[in-house]
Amino acid sequence: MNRHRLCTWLARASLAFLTLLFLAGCGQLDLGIGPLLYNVLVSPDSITPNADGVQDVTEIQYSLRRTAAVSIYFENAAGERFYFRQERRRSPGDYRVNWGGTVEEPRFIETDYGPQEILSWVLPDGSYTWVIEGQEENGETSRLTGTITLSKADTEVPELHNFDVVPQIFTPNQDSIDDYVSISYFLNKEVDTVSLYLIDPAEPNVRFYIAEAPGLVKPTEPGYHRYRYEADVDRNAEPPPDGDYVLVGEARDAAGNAVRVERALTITEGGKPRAEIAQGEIVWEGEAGRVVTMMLNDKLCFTTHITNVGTVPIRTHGPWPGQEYLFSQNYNTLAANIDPSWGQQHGAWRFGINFDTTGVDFPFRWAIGSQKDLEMRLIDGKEQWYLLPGKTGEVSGCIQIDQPPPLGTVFWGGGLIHQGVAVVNNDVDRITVEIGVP
Ligand SMILES: [Ca+2]
Ligand SMILES: [Ca+2]
Ligand SMILES: [Ca+2]
Repeated sequence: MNRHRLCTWLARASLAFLTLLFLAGCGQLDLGIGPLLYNVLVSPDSITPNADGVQDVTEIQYSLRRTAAVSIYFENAAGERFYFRQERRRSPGDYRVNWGGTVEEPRFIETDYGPQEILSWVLPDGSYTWVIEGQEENGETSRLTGTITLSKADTEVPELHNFDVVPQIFTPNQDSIDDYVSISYFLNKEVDTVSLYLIDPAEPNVRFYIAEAPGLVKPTEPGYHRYRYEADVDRNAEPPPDGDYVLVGEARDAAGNAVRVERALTITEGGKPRAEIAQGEIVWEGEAGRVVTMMLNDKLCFTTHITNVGTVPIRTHGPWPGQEYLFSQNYNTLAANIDPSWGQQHGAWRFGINFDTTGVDFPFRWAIGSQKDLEMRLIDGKEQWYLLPGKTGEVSGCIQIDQPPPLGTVFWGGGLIHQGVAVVNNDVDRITVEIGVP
C-alpha cells in the first residue's frame, strides 16, 4: 500500500469511528455497554386513580440496553407485591406506559351465584414502592425503585350480580320451543364497557358477540339488565354451530377494575328453518286449464308436497292431511269444536289454502305432512311433530263449498306459512274456481 492510499484509509476509518461515537453520545445508538436499565422515570409520583380526569395515571418510562424479561410491580408498606407487568420479553429500546393504579393478577372469588373472576383492580390508597426489574438472558437481574402515592382510589369492583342464563340448552330454530336464552344480571355501578360473548372451548379465540338489547337502561348503566339471545336466527343470520359453549360476561369500569363471569351454554339444532312447496306444485282435483268448475256443495280437493330444505327440523300441527273443511269453517272454528291444538301455534308450519277476498289469512290450514312423514317428540309432556331436514310430507284435503264465496272471489291458491313469522310461499299454483248454478 502506498502512503497516499494508507492516509485515505486511515481518514475514512477515523471518520467512521467518530460518527459512531457521535451517534452513541447523542443516544441514537447504544453500544449495549452499561447498565441494563436507564432513563427510568415514574412521573408524577402521586395519582388519584378514580377516572375523574385529574391525575388518574402516572407515566412509567425506561430504556433497555439489552433484551430482557421486564417486570413492573408495586409493593405496599407490608411488603405485599402487586404486578402490573410480569416477565414480559422486551428488546433493547425506549418504553413508555401509563399506569392508573391497576393490578393485573386475575383471581377467582366465590359468590352465592357462582364464581367470579376479577381480571384487574385498582390498589387502595397508600404509599407504594415501584420496582422496574429486568432479567437478562444470562440470568442477571437489575432493578430500579422509587415511591408513588395513591389517594382517592376507586377500588369498587364492578359486579354482574346474580348473573344467570336460562335455559342452559337451547334450540334456536324458530319453532317457538326453547328458541332463546335469557341472560340477566344486576350491575352494581356505572362501567365503561360490558360485553357478552360465546366462546367455543376448542377455539377460544373465536368470539360470538351478543348484541345489546334495546332496553330502557344502557348496558353500561347500573341496574337490572336482561338480554334475550336467539343466536341471531331472529336477525336472519346463521347461529354459531351446534355445540357446547362458554358464555362470558365482562364488565370494566373507567378506573380499571374489571370482572368476568362464565356459564355453560349449549346450542342444539340451531339454524334458520327452511321449507318449500315441492316444485311449487299443487294438484287440484278436476282442474282443466287452471280452472276448476263445480256446483255449490261440491268439494274443492288438492294434494301437494312440502320439503324441509334446511338443516333443522321444522314443527307442525293439525288439522292433519285428509281433514275436510266446510267453506263456512276455518282452522279456528275447528280448533274450538274438535281440537284446541289446531289454532295457530306460533313457530309451527302449516300448508294453507287461501282465496283472493280473504287477504292473507289462509283460513284453511293443514299439517305439512301426515304423522307417518313426521317425527314425534315429547317436549314438556306434549307431543310435538317435526318434519326432519331432507324429508317431504304429503298434504291433501278438501273444502266443501257449502255457501257461495263472497262476491268478487276469483282466484284460489296455496301457501306455506311459518306461523307468526312469515308466509314463506304465497299464491302458489293459483287457479280460478267457477261455481255454477244447478
Ligand atoms: Ca383522579
Ligand atoms: Ca327451538
Ligand atoms: Ca298444479
